[in-house]
Amino acid sequence: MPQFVDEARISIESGKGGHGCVSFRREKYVPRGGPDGGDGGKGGDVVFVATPRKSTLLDFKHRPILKAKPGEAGRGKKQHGSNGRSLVLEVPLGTQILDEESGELLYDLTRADARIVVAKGGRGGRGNVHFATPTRQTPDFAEPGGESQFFRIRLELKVMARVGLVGFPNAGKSTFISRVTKAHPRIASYPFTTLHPHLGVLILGTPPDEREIVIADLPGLIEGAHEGKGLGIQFLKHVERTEILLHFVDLSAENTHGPVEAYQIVRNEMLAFNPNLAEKPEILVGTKKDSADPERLEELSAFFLKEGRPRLFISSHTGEGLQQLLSILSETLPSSSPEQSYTDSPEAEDDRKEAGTPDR
Ligand SMILES: Nc1nc2c(ncn2[C@@H]2O[C@H](COP(=O)(O)OP(=O)(O)OP(=O)(O)O)[C@@H](O)[C@H]2O)c(=O)[nH]1
Ligand SMILES: [Mg+2]
Repeated sequence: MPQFVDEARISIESGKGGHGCVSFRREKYVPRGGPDGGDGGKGGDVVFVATPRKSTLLDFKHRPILKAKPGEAGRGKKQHGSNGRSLVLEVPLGTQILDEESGELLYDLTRADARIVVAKGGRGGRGNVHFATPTRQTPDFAEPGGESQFFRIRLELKVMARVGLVGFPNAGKSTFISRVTKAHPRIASYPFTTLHPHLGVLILGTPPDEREIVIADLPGLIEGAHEGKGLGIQFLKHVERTEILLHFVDLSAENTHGPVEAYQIVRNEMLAFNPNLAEKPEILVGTKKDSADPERLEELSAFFLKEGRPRLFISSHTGEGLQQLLSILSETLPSSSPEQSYTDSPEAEDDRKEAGTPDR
């Protein structure tokens, strides 16, 4: 299985512009003709493109410095130097680009095929052909190429899923995903089977009103995760964008914790990561109904009643309760995703158009 990398620190540098050329026409019997020094080429940009074909930032792990090509210098006979090739870097949807030093969010690539010029190539310098005037017919200077831009940035992936699936290890999260989507996450009877988020696509509703909803299966959380226990809580950044949390608690007898205690432990760990997660709508579900311990079933029933939540018990083995869960999910999720945030500056809009035809 390919390694999942959701953070990378890199340096990027655009290409310098090529220098303008100082040159004079050489013709027979004309010792010094008019200026004919051509312009330098534009330096290449460093462009980021979001693509659904990528799911990790692995590509960047071993490539700390990435550079676009410089523009070529202009030449005599008014020849333009060629433009430096832009460096186009593909990143998964949901990648954020942050300033390494300040941590400021610069861009958030949430739309497929969004293109952002992060480091702009230097301008090509103008050749001396541009600088002749009636009083200065032999300009012996040209413009230097524009400087490159250099940035240290951090890439951070926060997956694009509308639903996030959380709970203790072994609660049956991945089994559910494998049952209701086409994803095939690893399933096993030991904790921490899932080591990083997996995305699956749920089909909610019935034709012709079906809709596809991306759900993220997350690693399990245990008490003390915020202190680094188990797999820690860093992966919870992947639920920050979700609109709703599905919280699974195991009803079978094998667990050390009862369902309500397990629920509260996981909840506390989430709040330790980001208190805003408390605001997210949440659906609590008891799992493994087929092998439920009657006391635990009773305990969770009472909790549902007390909190005024729907009584939701599922078994991914027998299929019980799955349809009911999917309909509740469907009712809770607004039918269209709110416009995804896209933190571009106005210049970036222009840049994106420009980057649509990268210089070759
Ligand atoms: N009896 C029964 N067992 C289940 C059910 N769902 C899952 N299991 C079993 O529970 C164990 C854990 O299932 P997983 O789906 O891997 O659990 P998980 O929550 O993804 O676990 P982590 O990835 O470790 O966090 C496996 O042995 C599953 O076969 C169910 O509905 N009934
Ligand atoms: Mg799992």
